[in-house]
Amino acid sequence: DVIPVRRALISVSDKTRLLDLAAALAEAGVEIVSTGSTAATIRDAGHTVTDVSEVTGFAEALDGRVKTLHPAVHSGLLADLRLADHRAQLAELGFSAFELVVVNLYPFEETVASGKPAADVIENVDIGGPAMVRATAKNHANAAIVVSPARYDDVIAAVGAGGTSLAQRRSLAAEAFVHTAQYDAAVANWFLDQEDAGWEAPEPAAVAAAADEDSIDSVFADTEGYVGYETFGLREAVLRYGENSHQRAALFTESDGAGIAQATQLHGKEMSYNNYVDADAALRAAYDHERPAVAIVKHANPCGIAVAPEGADDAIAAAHELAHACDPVSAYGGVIAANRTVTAGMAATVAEIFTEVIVAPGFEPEALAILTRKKNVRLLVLPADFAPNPVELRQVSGGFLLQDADRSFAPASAWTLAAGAAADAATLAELEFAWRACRAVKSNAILLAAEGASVGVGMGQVNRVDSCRLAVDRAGDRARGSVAASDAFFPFADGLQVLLDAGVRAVVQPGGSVRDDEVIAAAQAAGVTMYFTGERHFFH
Ligand code: 93A
Repeated sequence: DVIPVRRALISVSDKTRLLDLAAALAEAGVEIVSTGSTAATIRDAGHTVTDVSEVTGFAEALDGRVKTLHPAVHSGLLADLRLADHRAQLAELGFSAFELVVVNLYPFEETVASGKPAADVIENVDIGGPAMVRATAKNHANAAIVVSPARYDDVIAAVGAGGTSLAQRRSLAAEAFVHTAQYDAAVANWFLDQEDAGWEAPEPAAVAAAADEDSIDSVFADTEGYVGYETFGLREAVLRYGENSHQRAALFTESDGAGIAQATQLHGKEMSYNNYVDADAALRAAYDHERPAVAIVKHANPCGIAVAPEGADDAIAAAHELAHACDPVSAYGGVIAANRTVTAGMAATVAEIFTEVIVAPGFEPEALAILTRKKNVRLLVLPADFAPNPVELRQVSGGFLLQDADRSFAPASAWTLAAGAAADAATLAELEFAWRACRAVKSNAILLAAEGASVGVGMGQVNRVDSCRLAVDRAGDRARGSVAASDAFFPFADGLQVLLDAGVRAVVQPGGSVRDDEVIAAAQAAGVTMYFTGERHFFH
């Protein structure tokens, strides 16, 4: 399986160590066929070279776009000399085989990095080079393909020792296909980038992002196994920065996704990394309800969730007012999600409140007219088939976690009464709303609700007592007579006691603590109704 090298084709943009190779080949009596400047370089060093135009019978055409793209070249690269038929055809055509092909490609990435105009970038998309590389790699049974000067020494040694081995040619072929694949990935990324709306007339922010774009490309492209890149492949946009201004960031989209990543921005400043995170958290909260619902999010946590009262005139506006009333202080600078078209009524209210983002399935024209007067508020329309992710992916060091989204929901009819009198239908509906709203709040989550709206939210605390205190504090007077939901069981009676002391009238929680007896006794003593759902809703 050793193939002696008699004829070599050399066409290289990167001339590193070219003359070492040429000298060794000439010394070994190998005929060198070469293209334009490669041939000139070798000839200038005093070696004999055949111009490829002599082989093809054609001069370079179309400003060099057609140099080696010719049957005389490609038949010589692709003929399988183990087959008598191929040998006969080659002879009949008057073509000769190459046993060694040395090619490296037009400097595409370097041209992009240099900031040259698009026309230059496009001229640097190599066509003939990859064709030769792939042809020879395919035909590795008969020829060796070299794409890197780092292999020249091995090849020179092999030529001197009588030829290349099959194992060597196979490994060179693998390297060659990796080389062309990476090259094409770089080309594809550049073309995708041209689709960015802001590209033709970049604003200062876009320019700043563009400067970072190459390094972001290299991080994501070079990090084999990087979860986002491998899984989703499509980079939608380079963001100005990540959670903080010193962090680079990009948005990747799932090709068949229909979520916040696919939303259409109608107005406002560029979406930021944190805007995406908060908008998604708000959608999680708003879209968990069938009735018209609004959620307001800050730092990925709801500071208000409400559904519209039955029979409300302008349902989504009513839901927004209730959600806002939950915690007006926190709602300042919030991200709002609505699960119905934003009406003029809702727009008029929101226009008075500093708001970062509004995301909804649509905006009434009049609502748009009102909101677009605010220069900065970002308005996003969801794709028509918007759907929360069925699975959730989270990165951990060295890997990632995948889980089903928290879709399962036990309705009131499936709960068991753990303490107090059975609730009437209205109270059960209140509890059901609280139980649903609570699962959009980061654990430990305690949510107090009244009339289909959160009135006090305790989120993200590392013990349940603090979440209870926070919820009660935020609710103020509204805690009395409200209903409460706890995303997981009360490990002790102390957290529940905070709610009971504040005058909560009914509680829903999963149950299942080893101290459930103490917890139930506390509710009984206060004469408060408590239901167990048998299912918890941690959210971290
Ligand atoms: O312009 S091409 O796409 N068309 C071709 O037919 C062709 N043949 C070789 N690019 C082509 N090449 C590339 O030219 C090679 O990949 C190599 O990078 C470069 C070497 O050209 P020169 O020897 O003229 O500098």
